[in-house]
Amino acid sequence: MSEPQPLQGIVIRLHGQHACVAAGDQQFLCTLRGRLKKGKRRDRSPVAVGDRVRITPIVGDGEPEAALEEVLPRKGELFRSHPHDRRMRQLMAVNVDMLVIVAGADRLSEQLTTVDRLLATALLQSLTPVIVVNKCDLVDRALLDPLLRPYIGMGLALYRVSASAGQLDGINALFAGRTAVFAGQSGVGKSSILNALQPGLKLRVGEVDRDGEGRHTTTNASLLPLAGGFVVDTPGVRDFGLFDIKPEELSLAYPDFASARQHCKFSTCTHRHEPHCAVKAAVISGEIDAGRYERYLSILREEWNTEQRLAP
Ligand SMILES: Nc1nc2c(ncn2[C@@H]2O[C@H](COP(=O)(O)OP(=O)(O)OP(=O)(O)O)[C@@H](O)[C@H]2O)c(=O)[nH]1
Ligand SMILES: [Mg+2]
Ligand SMILES: [Zn+2]
Repeated sequence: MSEPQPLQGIVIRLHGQHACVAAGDQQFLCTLRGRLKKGKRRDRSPVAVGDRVRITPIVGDGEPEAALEEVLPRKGELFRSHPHDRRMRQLMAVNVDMLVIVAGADRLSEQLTTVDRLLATALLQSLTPVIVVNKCDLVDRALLDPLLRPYIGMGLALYRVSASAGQLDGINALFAGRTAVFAGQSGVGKSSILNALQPGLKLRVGEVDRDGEGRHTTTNASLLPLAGGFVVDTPGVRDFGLFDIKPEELSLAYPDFASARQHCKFSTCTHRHEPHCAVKAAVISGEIDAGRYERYLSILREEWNTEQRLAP
């Protein structure tokens, strides 16, 4: 029998130490070659959803299996600091170019810090951000719009949708020719939106608790074909930790702070306690949204424990 030929494929899901790879019209359960397992030192897993890979099929009678030989160069990564070890990176998806930040209209105000973390991440990692507010069937638009005003002011793409009412505001036009990642807290309806866009996907959707919290129904990220491109559905996240940035770099990911920031006295200003801070002045004058600034401070506190470290 001839030796199996290597194939090129794409990682659509990870299962512990194994990767599910789509190649041609087949899916292979792949074991990583020994030298790959070590990976780059800062990543716990050397392979991520969305990776283009080279595999060698293993001849057998059961489900298609293969050895994963090589990870091809990447373009575009979404990562956060690893929840169990903040010095490590956790790759959420790779070869992506758009981050779709999903929030629930019914719990929008309490989700805005997560939205701001994801927005900063998209901008720091050179991904195009899109904000999608789902469950708009539950809340009056007049109540939502004041919360959304700063994002509209930044010129971000923002959609108000309802997956359950099938009102998707034309968001499928976003996906053609791109790879987008859906991210947001558990229960906001990420999988529901994808099901509504393409019913054949049949993604599992979950209940929400009485207080509206999701139950982490999606447990593994998975890559899916959608509307002429790809999307990655991810499990709900709340603490999307920023990886490898300094406190003074956070505001570089705040387009709404940009024009004031140039007038701060110190180029390393964190816009907290420093004298002659133009960002703080712009918050007081109402030019910068006070909620965005408060959440910026809370992210600084959570990431760097700034009460202790930066206080004068
Ligand atoms: N009222 C309303 N409920 C919705 C809408 N979209 C989704 N839901 C409900 O919200 C719940 C959670 O939906 P999921 O799609 O599982 O949420 P998810 O963001 O994928 O959650 P995780 O996988 O846990 O991260 C389900 O009970 C859905 O029926 C909507 O537009 N309106
Ligand atoms: Mg889900
Ligand atoms: Zn400042």
